[in-house]
Amino acid sequence: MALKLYQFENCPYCTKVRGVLGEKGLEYEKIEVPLDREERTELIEISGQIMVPVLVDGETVIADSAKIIDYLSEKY
Ligand SMILES: N[C@@H](CCC(=O)N[C@@H](CS)C(=O)NCC(=O)O)C(=O)O
Repeated sequence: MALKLYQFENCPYCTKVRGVLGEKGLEYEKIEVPLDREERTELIEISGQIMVPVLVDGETVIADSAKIIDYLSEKY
């Protein structure tokens, strides 16, 4: 699966991104990020920051829901 979404299930920004992924019928893997910031090693390694949502599409890594939605709108 190419698309991965690092997220919190209850984050409104993540919900917004999941909505767009759903509308577009895109398959993606959801990765629930630990609530403990010190445990977010994978997220930090990938994106260089601690916030969600983060979308990974192959080599492309995007943080921030608005940027992710712009990206999805342009690419898919
Ligand atoms: N401007 C960002 C805001 C994202 C945001 O505030 N995410 C929160 C969760 S809803 C977060 O990651 N907070 C860091 C934390 O809880 O440690 C976006 O639109 O994606």
